[in-house]
Amino acid sequence: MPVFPNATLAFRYYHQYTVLESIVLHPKRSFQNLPVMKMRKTQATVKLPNPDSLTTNRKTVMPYLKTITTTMALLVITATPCLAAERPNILYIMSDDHAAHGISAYGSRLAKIAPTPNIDRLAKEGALFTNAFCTNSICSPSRACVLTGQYNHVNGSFDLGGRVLPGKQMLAIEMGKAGYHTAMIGKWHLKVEPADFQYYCVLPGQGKYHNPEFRVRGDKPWGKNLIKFDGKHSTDAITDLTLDWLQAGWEQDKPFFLMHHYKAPHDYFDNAPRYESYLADVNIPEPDTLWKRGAQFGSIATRGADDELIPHIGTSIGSRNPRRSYLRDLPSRYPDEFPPNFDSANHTYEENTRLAYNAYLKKYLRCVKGVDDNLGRLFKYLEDSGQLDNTVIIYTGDQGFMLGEHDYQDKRWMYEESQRMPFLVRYPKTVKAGQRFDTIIENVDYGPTMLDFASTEIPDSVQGRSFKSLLETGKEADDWKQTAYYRYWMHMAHHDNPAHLGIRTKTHKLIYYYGCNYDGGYQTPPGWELYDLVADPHETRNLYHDPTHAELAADLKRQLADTRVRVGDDGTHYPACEVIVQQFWDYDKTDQDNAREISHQYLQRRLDELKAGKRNIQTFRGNVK
Ligand SMILES: [Ca+2]
Repeated sequence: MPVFPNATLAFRYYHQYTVLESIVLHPKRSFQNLPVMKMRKTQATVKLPNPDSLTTNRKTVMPYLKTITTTMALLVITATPCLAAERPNILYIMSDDHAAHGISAYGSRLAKIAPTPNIDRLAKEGALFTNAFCTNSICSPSRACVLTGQYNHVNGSFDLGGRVLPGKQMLAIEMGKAGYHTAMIGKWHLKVEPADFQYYCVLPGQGKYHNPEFRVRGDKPWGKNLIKFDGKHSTDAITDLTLDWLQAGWEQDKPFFLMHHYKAPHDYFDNAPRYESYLADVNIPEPDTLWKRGAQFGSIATRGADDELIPHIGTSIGSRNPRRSYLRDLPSRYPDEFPPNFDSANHTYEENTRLAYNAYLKKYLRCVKGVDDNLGRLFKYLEDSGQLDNTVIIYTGDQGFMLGEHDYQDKRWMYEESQRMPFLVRYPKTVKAGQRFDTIIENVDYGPTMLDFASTEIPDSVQGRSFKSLLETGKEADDWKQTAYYRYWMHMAHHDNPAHLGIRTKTHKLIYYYGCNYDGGYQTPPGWELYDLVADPHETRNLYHDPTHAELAADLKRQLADTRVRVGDDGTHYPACEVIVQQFWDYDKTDQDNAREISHQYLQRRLDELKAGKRNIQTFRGNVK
């Protein structure tokens, strides 16, 4: 494919080519639509493909194609929206690592200093969910859950290697079958081609914040057809792509299903230059748990025996974790956020932590600001084009994120800030404004809900359930689930989080750190944690070993076992891992003694790794004990 000066041209090139080809190859179907189509002048002159580059099959129709090409090369086809009036468009917006407490509608400590008015508008004019949860707080697995409506042990995307093969991209397939024009724009992160979408333009892997490249469909194999935006930030570029598709790509005789996915605010956070001064003079409010690790927080799984693993479990903001911390990583990346010639050796623990925390939050919130401003642009376009009220708009992030709570960074944890996803819906035709729901929904429920809005059937492969009736009636179904399931598999990878599973009810959370990888190896001490989220919303007191809560713990443990049955996580996927899950399930005196021993062994192992300079350790596969 030729190199285009900008993606607009590239997009129109592809779009027009596709339209023309479709008319030639399917003349009856396409010309049937022509009477309802309006023509307008394109904003750009484009070159059509060199006929020699086309396949033999296409060559047979080239004379015909060339003839109409001459008259139509300067035209973009738009159609009278007839079907669109019957069924809504569906715009699914997902940012990367945008935690609910980074959105002012959720009313966190950040709401005043870093408001997100455009995202908040969805809550004001629609519904906000306070108990929306991911089932595995990490990028690719969460995306796979949304796309398939299945938990990760069913869709096979257990970790960052996760992918959903063409032919299995359920949402795209079903929306296409239902007559929607389907498009996927922005961060994809599922490795293989998003081939089941009719149009796609996606970042390779994580993509770049500045001068991003995108993969599109083309003559070359998947991944080789690239368009590039020089001088643009990815959030701006992704919005431009979507606006361009809405203007010139969307076949308006069908409703659209568009997945619009930002890379921001994933780490390491690089905002557009225009936000560099945003929050520059502000001290970002800190969570109490950044400073106070109360004796009751966590368990032997996260603290080690007699607290010996506190430095080594969970990457830190300040210097707590010697392997990886923001204090270690951020001064060289963002020197402007630190004093001139900064050397952490010249500062106290408290000063260092505060500097790293502020650098972290400012860069993160600048990326969030870019997302919110761009959504303002997108919503305005929908409003001006008459599509805003005709479109179900969803906003979410692919999981939550720890913004310094418990001195943790990143996601992966089952703690509130990481497990919770923001989830907002606006569709004024049937969803009343200003609703706030505490119903437990999981990312596997999003797909079936969208299919329900599209008035199409939900396939049997889907494990999640539509909550459209809740949105429209305000009433939670009597037989709606009361537990969210959670499982993080990528044991101790990248951010030193032990593998764990658990359940979240509306009032409590039970976490079981079984502490081993897929093969039962690289063990960390198993332990259990139980939090009362009504009395202790910031999860500072683990009640698991408190005798007055023994009955509650036993009841939640039964519910956890039942929930595993409900979702089909029966341990057969990784049997050696399940042996350890079962071994420490009761957590009797012997198990607790064993956990102490494992803690000592793990400490030695980690100290040896650090001494040997091993900073990126393969932890989540292999059966070395
Ligand atoms: Ca993510």
